[in-house]
Amino acid sequence: LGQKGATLWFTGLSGSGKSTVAVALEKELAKRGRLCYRLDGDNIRLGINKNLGFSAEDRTENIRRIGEIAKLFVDTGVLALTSFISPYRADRDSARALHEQAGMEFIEVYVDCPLGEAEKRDPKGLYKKARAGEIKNFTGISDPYEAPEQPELVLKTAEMSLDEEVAAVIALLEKRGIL
Ligand code: GGZ
Repeated sequence: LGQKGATLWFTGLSGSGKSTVAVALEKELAKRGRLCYRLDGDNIRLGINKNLGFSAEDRTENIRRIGEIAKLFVDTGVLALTSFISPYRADRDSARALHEQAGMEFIEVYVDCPLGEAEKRDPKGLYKKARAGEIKNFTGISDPYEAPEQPELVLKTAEMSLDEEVAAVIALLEKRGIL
């Protein structure tokens, strides 16, 4: 009760490590007694957003709804951790504006991983399919990714350990008085 909510908005390519960091961070925050809710493809794209695909319009609507949902969590003092590619700067900026206009914290974390590295990881084989033309409009291959210009934090996941990444986020939350 009485805890300050915030949205931690992870953005980056498919396979960059957004969900991995969010899961590890959630564990660390739980240890510190903070209530978190992770929003990701599994609970959003398979549910409330199951009518949306990957056209520019649908990605924009996906991100718009996620921003609104995250804001509802923040309103209750929860830390909302969102893990979506969110490739368009304007869409991320809209989610930020939604929060900031309501006096809520919005922390954009750029999960920065070179395309070559994400493609090498290819945990779901999607890059391979995208290269073969079996998936159209795949971010980084045949669809744009607009990197953040002024994110609150950059995590270079090809160079940092998971522990270092979590520690960097925790340090920022402490600095901002959220923890
Ligand atoms: C990008 C796609 C695509 C296309 C399916 N482009 O590695 P994943 O599988 O689990 O993460 C990707 C996820 C991206 O959904 P988001 O909701 O994060 O995207 S956005 O923020 O742009 O709306 C990938 C899978 O869905 N996927 N097709 N064409 N990623």
